[in-house]
Amino acid sequence: MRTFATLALASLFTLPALAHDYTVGSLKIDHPYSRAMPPASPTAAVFFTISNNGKQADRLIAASSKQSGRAELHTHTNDNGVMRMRQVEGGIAIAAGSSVKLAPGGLHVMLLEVKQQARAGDKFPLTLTFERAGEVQVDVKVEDGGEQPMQHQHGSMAMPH
Ligand SMILES: [Cu+2]
Repeated sequence: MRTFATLALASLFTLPALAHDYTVGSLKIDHPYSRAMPPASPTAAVFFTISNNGKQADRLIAASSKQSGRAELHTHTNDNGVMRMRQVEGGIAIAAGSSVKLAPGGLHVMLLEVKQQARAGDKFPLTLTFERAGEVQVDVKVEDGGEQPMQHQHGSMAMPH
């Protein structure tokens, strides 16, 4: 019982170290992370939550990383039962006083032309560009894949994600 209590306490204290967030203007970017991909995979996805504490709407319009040749803003759509991902037109809007979650199966930053896949436990920099707040660089933490990567339809080509 005592050991259990000690462990529970220890994990409580490590929580703040796991969470990481960034602020730019009135935006907060919470816990940018990616999932480890097979070494030969040319793509990876990045997820985080954007909160807008300001009085004006903003928009995530671009992303870039030295980790990949290109980065695009993607979403998933259900096309007659087939999940497809496509580029978001006009960026990802964050209304004043609201937050938007980029998460598996939904919105994400897609890294394309990945030169070398990061491993679980690694981190790499990602630059996000907002229409109003400007640029911010965040560290993306690479987490264990855990589940099987989903197969996506990207145009006519299925690609693991
Ligand atoms: Cu994608």
